[in-house]
Amino acid sequence: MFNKVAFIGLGLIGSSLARVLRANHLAQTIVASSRSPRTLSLALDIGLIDAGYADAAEAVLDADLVVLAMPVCATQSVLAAIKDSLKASVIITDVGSTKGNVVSAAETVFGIVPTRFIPAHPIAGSEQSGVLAGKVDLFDRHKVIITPLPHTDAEACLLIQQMWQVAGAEVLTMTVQRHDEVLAKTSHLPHLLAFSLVDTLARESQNLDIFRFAAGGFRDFTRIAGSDPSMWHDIFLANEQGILSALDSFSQGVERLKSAIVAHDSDAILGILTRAQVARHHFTHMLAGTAYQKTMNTKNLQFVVEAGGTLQGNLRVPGDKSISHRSIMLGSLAEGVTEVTGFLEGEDALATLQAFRDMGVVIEGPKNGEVRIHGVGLHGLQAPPNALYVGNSGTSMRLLSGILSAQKFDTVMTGDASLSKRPMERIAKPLRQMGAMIQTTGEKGTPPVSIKGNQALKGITYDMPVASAQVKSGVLLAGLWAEGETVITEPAPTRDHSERMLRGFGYKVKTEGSTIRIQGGGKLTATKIDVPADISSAAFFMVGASIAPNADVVLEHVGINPTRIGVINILRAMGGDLTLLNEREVGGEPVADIRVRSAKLKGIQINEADVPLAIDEFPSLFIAAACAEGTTVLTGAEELRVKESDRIQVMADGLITLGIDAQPTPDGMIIQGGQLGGGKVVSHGDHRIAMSFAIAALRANGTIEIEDCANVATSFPLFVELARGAGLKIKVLEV
Ligand code: SPQ
Repeated sequence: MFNKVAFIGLGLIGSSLARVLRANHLAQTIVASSRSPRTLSLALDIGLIDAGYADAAEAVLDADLVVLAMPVCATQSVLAAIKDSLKASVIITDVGSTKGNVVSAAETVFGIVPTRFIPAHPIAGSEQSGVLAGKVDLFDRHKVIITPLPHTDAEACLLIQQMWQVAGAEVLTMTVQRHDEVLAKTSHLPHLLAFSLVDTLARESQNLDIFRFAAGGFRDFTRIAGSDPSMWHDIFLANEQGILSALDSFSQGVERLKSAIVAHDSDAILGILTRAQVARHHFTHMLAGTAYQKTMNTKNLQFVVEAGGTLQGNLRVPGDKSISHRSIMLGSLAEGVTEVTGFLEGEDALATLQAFRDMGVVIEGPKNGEVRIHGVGLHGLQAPPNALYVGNSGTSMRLLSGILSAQKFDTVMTGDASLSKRPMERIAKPLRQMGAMIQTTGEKGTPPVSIKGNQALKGITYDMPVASAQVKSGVLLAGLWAEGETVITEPAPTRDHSERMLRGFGYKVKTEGSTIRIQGGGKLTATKIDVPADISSAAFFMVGASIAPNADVVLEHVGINPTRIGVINILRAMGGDLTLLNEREVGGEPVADIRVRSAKLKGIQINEADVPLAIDEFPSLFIAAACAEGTTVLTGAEELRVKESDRIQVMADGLITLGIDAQPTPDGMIIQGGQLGGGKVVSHGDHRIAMSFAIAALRANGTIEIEDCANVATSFPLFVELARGAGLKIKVLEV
């Protein structure tokens, strides 16, 4: 790449980059200049450089790359010293943590910044310093920010990018100003606080005790105060503006917390702490553009499931996703504190939870399924600081559309790649009729969804063209703020959790046949919610136990709301052996333990009336059909094509790969029961497809590998552990 590279300064960063050049043979000759003769002699001893110079001007003679790796405040004097010794075609780059002052130093020395001057900043380092602390892998999987100017030479810029890529870094470009703003907040301010806290405590007369009893928190928080003082002295001065403005907003934050403590304002204190805790736990996830989940699994996952095995035992699957979403929404809009147990800690419900935190609601937890929501009332939501990101969750986006249409502030909602393809006009249209200003994107009316605040809504009478609980719920929720009555008629019964829960919060909702009525202008009163286990998650085990030999499972505390029991009806019609035990009602929702044993299934024509009642269970029911004797025919289920994936096509493709005769039709599928083989199938990031093919292995005669399974965490975070415990031979690979 280069004939001769000259380093000015050979500390941690400079010497690490020199090691990269050496190890990858990127330079024929590497030289350095340093104010420290010892640094040069150590570098020569370990073979890192071919020659060392006290005088920087001597070092840069004939160099085709000069790397400025000394403290940033020395940039101007170094450039002035080497200016006349540089060859015309030289590329100059630097590694400083501030960019504005480096660029203005170059401008002062050269008149205009040379076109082959490439300001760069590797975001790597440690509190160690010096030539011996350098490591060849210091930049591996770290970010390097390059801040080219409008007139920067593209070829030189590319070469510097390539050099950093060889070092294993991810290279990003930014403007000089943006770099300094961002780094002030993410790096310079934390260092300043760490130095300042340690110094403040060290000055106190009791400091010996303070340091003797310094526990983990103090140590963690102040680790970076062990960094090189002269380097940080320079950075603080070099990025004065950025740091002062970051410090101002930090001081305001500290002041808010201080006032809350002085006023014993528990809600305000908890609000700050819970928001910070979540942001801290989830920032890696937020960066990866996925929703919020404890394990922060941003890697792609593959399930490898060995053929055979059975399912046995008592199992409790996680909380109902639909009810979990609604508990956060209504709890936030209620007056008082709502306590939720059995909450689903999956990414979808957590995305809803985060959206309300972003709108100023204090939410404690979730911790072991327990959540406490400090409701703000129907008029207490605040404008979120950014677009609301709801990940993979259609329910969040469609129900929130109704709520946000009635707020005083503007909002934008975005989602992941799968959600960004799903239709949003179905909810936008009726909301517009109510007076909402809501906009979807592109010809197909997909996310992002933008909503203008301050619109007066009025009740409408709406005949839903599709049977959708999400559309019904979105319109009903908007109806809370609408003038007059909102009347919705559904073409077929869909899940009625919103209606039941609204009543649980003391709000009057009338249901007469297929028509639901709600009057605007009331209020919600906080309550307790016990979320039953999700029948949609239990369905995998219902099908698994039906198709596996010698299976016998009891699925505990499962919600058996009549609008959700299509899977039970269909499996029973196929000959499934399912018994409902201990039927009871919990918080307005019917619940039972469900015993499922192996059965000889037969193919059927699925009753269309069961379709909306089993809409999310068809991926697993298709597996049941593949294991049944004879033909199963599904019609009237075109909605499956607009879920997290096209569930008709994706399931048909997978079944065909596994040797089953599956024929997709526009609104369903025709499946001939047969012998499932092994093979590799793709879930297209759809949680329900991934779990369905996993349980298929119970009756397959070869291993099934399933690609793209990370999204199982959206609805069923511990699926693998629970299924393995029950007898499924499942392994997870990170790919
Ligand atoms: O939230 P999301 O992504 O739309 O989730 C799904 C699922 O499979 O988990 C659908 F893909 O469930 C929907 C369900 O299909 C959840 C839901 C609800 O909570 O109101 C209603 C159904 O959707 P729809 O479009 O029929 O209203």
